[in-house]
Amino acid sequence: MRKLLNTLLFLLALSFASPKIVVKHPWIMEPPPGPNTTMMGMTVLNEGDQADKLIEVKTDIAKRVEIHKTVIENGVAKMVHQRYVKIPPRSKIEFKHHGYHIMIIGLKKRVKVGDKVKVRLVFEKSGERELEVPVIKMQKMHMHER
Ligand SMILES: [Cu+2]
Repeated sequence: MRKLLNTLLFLLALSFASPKIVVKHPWIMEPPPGPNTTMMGMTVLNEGDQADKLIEVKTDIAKRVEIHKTVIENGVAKMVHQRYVKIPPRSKIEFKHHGYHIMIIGLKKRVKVGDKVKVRLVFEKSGERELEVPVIKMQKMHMHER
């Protein structure tokens, strides 16, 4: 009986350890005329005590969404497709032009400043998060084309 109780307490303690994901300031860049691709950024916080992973990003406005990381190789910036992004406990990961970012590829319709786009983030442990992401003005940046 005592052993059973200890096991139960142990399982209870385990179930309290969990990630707590908070998504802040998401944005989608207004695409420049021409390319059918744009970029999304945001800040993802994990206020919990267990790691989580961003494993997928979905939206109906494009054919495909990829998670990228910009890396410098021999002095040249290039984007590398990521299968997931780990969000460690008590951490903050920035998705922005450099480093991690979300690539929205093959836009089915043009989005412009002021539009709100429904985007769903899929986390391994925390499940799906639906966002209403504002489209913002293109800032001065080099839109790496590949
Ligand atoms: Cu990219």
